[in-house]
Amino acid sequence: MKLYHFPISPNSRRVVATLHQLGLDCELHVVDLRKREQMQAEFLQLNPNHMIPILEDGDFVLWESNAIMQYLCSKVPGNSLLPADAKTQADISRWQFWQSAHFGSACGIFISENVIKPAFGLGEPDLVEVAKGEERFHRFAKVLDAHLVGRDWMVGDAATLADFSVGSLLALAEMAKYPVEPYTEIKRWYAGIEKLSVWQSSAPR
Ligand SMILES: N[C@@H](CCC(=O)N[C@@H](CS)C(=O)NCC(=O)O)C(=O)O
Repeated sequence: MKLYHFPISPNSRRVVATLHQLGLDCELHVVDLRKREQMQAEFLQLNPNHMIPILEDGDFVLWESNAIMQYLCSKVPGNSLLPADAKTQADISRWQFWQSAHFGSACGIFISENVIKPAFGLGEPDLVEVAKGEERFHRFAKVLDAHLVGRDWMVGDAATLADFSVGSLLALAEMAKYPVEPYTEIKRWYAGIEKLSVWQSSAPR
């Protein structure tokens, strides 16, 4: 298998952590977004959305990080990241969809304004966008913070794909300046993720 990724991207990191946890062999290939390599014909053919991560498994090509994570889990029966029980799987999928549709789009505004713009020399953060990000971030962070009361992990009593999908966004909290300060449960939970060796080994370097 081959994974096309960009190490600092949360969408990539959650897949790399999944590979490490499952112990699967996979060649990692960096697509340098700073050089717009995702626009090259070779990658556009793999993902016409010009986005990473992309998994190649023989002639099967899969994009969308959460779909890739679930596919990787299907290769390792009995894994703890996506347990076989249907309700547990649905609960994990629920949080992965929530990350993709809601929390990720809130965090994405801060990543665009406070990480991508300075890194690409695209000017100052747009304060209207930042205000929109704050409104969205608080709306969804409140839901996550309340869910985490009394829990170490988002679903069940071990780390699952839900923790990797949502946690990968928290990895950029400081750099992207998310307004995460009031959310003590989110901070406590993410500190637990940071202690996992597979989380540490998936960190960008
Ligand atoms: N929903 C997608 C999002 C992927 C995504 O946003 N990738 C970004 C990097 S974090 C990208 O490749 N951007 C390049 C571009 O838009 O041209 C997933 O979960 O895989």
